[in-house]
Amino acid sequence: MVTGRLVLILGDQLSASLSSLKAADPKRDVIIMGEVASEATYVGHHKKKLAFVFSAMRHFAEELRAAGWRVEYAPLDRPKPFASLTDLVADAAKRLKSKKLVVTEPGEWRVLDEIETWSDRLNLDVTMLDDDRFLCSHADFEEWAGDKKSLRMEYFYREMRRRTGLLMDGDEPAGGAWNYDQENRKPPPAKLVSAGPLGVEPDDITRDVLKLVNKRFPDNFGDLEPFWFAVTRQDAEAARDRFIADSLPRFGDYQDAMLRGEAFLYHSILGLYINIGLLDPIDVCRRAEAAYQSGAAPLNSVEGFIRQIIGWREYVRGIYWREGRDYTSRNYFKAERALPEFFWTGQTKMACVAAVIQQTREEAYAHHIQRLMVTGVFALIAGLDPHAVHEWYLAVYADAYEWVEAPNVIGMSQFADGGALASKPYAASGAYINRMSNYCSGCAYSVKKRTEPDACPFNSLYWD
Ligand code: FAD
Ligand code: DLZ
Ligand code: SF4
Repeated sequence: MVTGRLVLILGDQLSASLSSLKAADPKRDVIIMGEVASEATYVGHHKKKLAFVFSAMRHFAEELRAAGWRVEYAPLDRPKPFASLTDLVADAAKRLKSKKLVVTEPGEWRVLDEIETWSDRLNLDVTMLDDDRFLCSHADFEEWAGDKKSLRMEYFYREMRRRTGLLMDGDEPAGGAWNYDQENRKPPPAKLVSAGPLGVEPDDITRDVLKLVNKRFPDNFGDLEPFWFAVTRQDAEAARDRFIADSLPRFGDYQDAMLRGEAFLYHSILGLYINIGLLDPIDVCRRAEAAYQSGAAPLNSVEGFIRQIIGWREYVRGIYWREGRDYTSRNYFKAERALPEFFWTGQTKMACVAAVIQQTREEAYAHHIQRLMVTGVFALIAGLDPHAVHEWYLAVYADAYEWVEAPNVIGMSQFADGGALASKPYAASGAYINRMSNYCSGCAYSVKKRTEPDACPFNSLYWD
């Protein structure tokens, strides 16, 4: 029998509202999904990230089947796993005798370039649709960017507030100001008690995936277990609701704070679910806004949270596609040092770096200020090769896909793009870390010293 069209769904496209699904017909078209070697190895992904992506993909395939779709799913532990997305699609087209493929645009240049070979190589009629899970399309971003000399997130963000109507009183921002960033920089007290993210017990599907990851990727970075991420839409929604009820109220005050042994504080740990498609970014923002409107969360928290999603998240995506294929090889400062071994082992006397890397190894997670002001600042002032730094970040975080990771690393953190994204490099001495954390009190180095042998390396490198 000749089938209708093939609908390829990639590992970070796990949304029921995906444009390719909306365009397809469950009676005729066939969905193809696959765990393929090229995607699993383009960097040495953290073990928890691999398990998260594969288990969420398998659960989404089940969700689609339950909704009446025919889904052809190729797991990595089938007898002959597919080497690439191209092989997966070629096999499906041949077996199912289909000549047409629909796909929602992928999140990175590498995959886009691969898909663009299929009409010639595989003799397929390929339709690529916009990813309308993002609020700002490529065309909208280009229109906003126009011929502006410099693009700054703050103005983009105001535009997005107006466009979505989030936290708006008519034409004016709720509370009278667009941005409450100044109220989001409280240093932490000695102890902060937070509920932390919702943890979910692995089910049978996840347990199979954990076995697969253990067997196929034993030497990858990171602890696979305990594995507690949500892998279904329902559980991701429960994690969202828990964040809004328990942590959002204090998110703003302690957004920049860092405490030894506290990986999550009041952060949402929702980025991984939003990026993979289990949560809808605008829906999460509307629920946060409702918490402000009902008096359950203050404006500095809700504005700060919404700014990250409709502001930063959309803005960095716009920059990624605008800047082009060579973005990840930019190196404005011509920095060439290799990544030190302790980025993988966590074995360094710098207590702040050791804490962030240990937490990254355990959880595939660090919050924004840990990524930016600890490992990021260290890499910048130590002159590490930005491409190696980019590959590290892309590998080690469960929420990392190139469209969002690269602008944050190459642009915001390493200034390797020479200022396409940020107005200045985020360089800082140890004083910043000392103000915003309790790391320095347990460190072999002295944060007060600049030149002595036991001087904090952040100080010596910064003043150098
Ligand atoms: P929260 O602190 O609770 O923030 C809420 C949400 O806002 C996040 O879930 C995310 O969706 C969004 N957000 C916040 N900051 C940013 C930002 N700068 N860019 C885009 N979205 C943002 N984010 C990723 O999603 N993937 C990455 O690979 C990634 N790499 C980063 C690398 C560096 C060097 C830096 C400085 C930042 C990086 N970020 C990345 C941005 C940010 O650190 C993470 O989104 C955030 O830490 C995720 O944790 P959370 O869900 O608890 O976020
Ligand atoms: C991240 C990832 C991983 C680890 N594995 C797969 C996979 O086996 N199959 C797949 O379709 N997608 C995977 N992904 C997500 C893709 O890498 C992602 O779609 C691209 O990076 C584009 O954002
Ligand atoms: Fe980090 Fe320097 Fe503080 Fe040690 S003294 S924890 S190296 S900032």
